[in-house]
Amino acid sequence: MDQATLDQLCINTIRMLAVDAVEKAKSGHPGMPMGTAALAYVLWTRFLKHNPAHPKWPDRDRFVLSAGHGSMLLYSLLYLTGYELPLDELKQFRQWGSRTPGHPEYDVTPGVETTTGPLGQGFANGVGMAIAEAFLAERFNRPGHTLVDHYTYAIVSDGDLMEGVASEAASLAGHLQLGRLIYLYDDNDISIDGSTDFTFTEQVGKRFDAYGWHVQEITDGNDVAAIDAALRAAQAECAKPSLIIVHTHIAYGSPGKQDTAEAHGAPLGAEEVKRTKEFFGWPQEPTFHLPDEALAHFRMAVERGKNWEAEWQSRFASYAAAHPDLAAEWQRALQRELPPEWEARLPTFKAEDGAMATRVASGRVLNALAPTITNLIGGSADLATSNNTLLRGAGEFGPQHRGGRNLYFGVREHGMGAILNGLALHGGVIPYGATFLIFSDYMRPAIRLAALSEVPVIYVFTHDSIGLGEDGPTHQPIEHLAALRAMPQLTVIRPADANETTVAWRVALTHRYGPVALVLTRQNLPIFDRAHMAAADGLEQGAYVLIDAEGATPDIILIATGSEVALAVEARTQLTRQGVRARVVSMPSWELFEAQPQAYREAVLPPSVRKRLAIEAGVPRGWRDYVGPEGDIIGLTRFGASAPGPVVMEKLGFNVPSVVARALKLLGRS
Ligand SMILES: Cc1ncc(C[n+]2csc(CCOP(=O)(O)OP(=O)(O)O)c2C)c(N)n1
Repeated sequence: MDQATLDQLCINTIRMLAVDAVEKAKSGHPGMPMGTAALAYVLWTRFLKHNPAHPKWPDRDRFVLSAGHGSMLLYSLLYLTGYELPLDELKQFRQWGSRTPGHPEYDVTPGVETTTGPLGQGFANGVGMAIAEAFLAERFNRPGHTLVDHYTYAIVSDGDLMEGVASEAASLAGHLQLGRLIYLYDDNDISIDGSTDFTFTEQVGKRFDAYGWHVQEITDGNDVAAIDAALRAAQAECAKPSLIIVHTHIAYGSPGKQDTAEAHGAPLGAEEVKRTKEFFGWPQEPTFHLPDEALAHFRMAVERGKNWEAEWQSRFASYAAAHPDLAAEWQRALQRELPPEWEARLPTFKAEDGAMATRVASGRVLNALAPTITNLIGGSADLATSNNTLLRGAGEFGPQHRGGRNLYFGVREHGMGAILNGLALHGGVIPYGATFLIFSDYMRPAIRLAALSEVPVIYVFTHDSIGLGEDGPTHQPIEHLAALRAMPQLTVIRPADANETTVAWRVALTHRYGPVALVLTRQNLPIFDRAHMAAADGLEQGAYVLIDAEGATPDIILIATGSEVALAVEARTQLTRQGVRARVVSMPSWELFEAQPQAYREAVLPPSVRKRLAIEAGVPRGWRDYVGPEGDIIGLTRFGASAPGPVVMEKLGFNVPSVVARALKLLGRS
């Protein structure tokens, strides 16, 4: 069989696996894999450096299917190139318990590098992966010893490029000159509602050119030689990310559905499958037909991958001999382990130091740890000095300085969220990103994917309440704590003082699965005198008795988070004077508390103490679970206001007399 015939057979094998799997599932998207099979084939068999037997080999190229609705394209490629994904899994496409879910999910299918489906996210994930590659290459490669040397590829669609998150990430990628980022754009002029003539007529190439990308165009998406040449040219361009615009036909080869939106999101249908198989000269039966020559050709990836990795392993061995310390650091970074001495550097704060905002304490913790935890990298969406996230002396990551650890995301929260996911998914780095808590909304889709994928990203959300003051209601979070807590697998921590902030960072850095959001104040808070109160380590349990009622069982429990804990402590002092036995529980994290044994939870919140008052400058939603039917909640059911922070707090009920009055009312003593 000559090469051109073999190429065609392989490309059609990808197409037909997708067609048959979608048909069997009675659901899915056949059009995208049919249109992009040729570009995927060229990329996966001639360029992509990967080892199907070891999908997590660290120096593999990364591949992102940003157009996640075309998941059968990726599953076909993984199966055909010999990943641990048997054909039976393709026959179980989209079924309960299969490893072939509707959209690619990280950690469900071997070889899937990131969860995609929400359009635009994968595009931005790839940018994070390319940043990680550049950073690690600078950190670890030494003359004559190259440890990190790979590309990040993606297939992106019209929908991806319409999404704002992709624009944010593309703009940053161009600025950062990420030359090892190579994206193939499946330009088929079709989206779900029909032709992109209705919605998307801009000159994408010119836009990316303006972003500083290297742009190429291929008029025929089935032209193997042209795709090959464009990928080569993209690799040769080291100073710019590459976009290869490939004109394709959705559902290529389906006589009735090609170039129509009908090929999107629904099986072709039995009759159309028949006609498509006729078009390609494919046998009607059996379904999931696999030509031996095609399978054998794809499976050469197994041997190639084995050799690539073996060669890399021997390079690593000589690297380890020449640079044992760096090799140990590398191993640790990849395992996401922390250096042995790191905890000793965590600062503690004294009450005498005076009041301190938790954002300031956070900055101190970060800077205390940064010299030791050398793979801790991150930054802010243009608020670094407000978020206190700058790592002093650690340099800025930029086109000329790949070793810089301060990432400047610009005013691009959504892009930042998705890039952080890419950094974490790449591995080897511990990424954090920061903005005001209010703008967590701007990055929520990316936070959700971090949570769903259980990737360890750390968010630093400052200016966490109406207490931020003069910036007013546009900047004052109200529903944000509740909204973040509503998300499964996200750990939210709102520390009450500087020492709780230290412990919060300790939790965040050791939390390996799923993101952690640190919620911090703009305004100063007293540092509790731990000689007379419980240790801040209690934060690890999510809630703890900060200061108990004097004498016997408490009459009432005051439960608070963050800045409101100090209020609860003061209210307790006043209540004590009035003969009320009040316990103060600091509850920085619901999620950490829920993970404790029942006995612990009941020790902190004894069921017998039914008078409980929660105090938090946010919507009360959810607090009922902790205060119970006889409890009360001091929260906010309105937006804030523009005035100095203490005034807004005072006016909206966050003051000692109000708390005391509500407590007494609850006890029937008003
Ligand atoms: C953020 C987001 N919005 C909407 C969707 C639903 N959706 C799935 S695919 C798609 C558009 C498909 O068009 P295109 O990206 O060009 O893919 P093609 O039809 O060419 O495969 C849409 C709107 C989504 N997956 N993600």
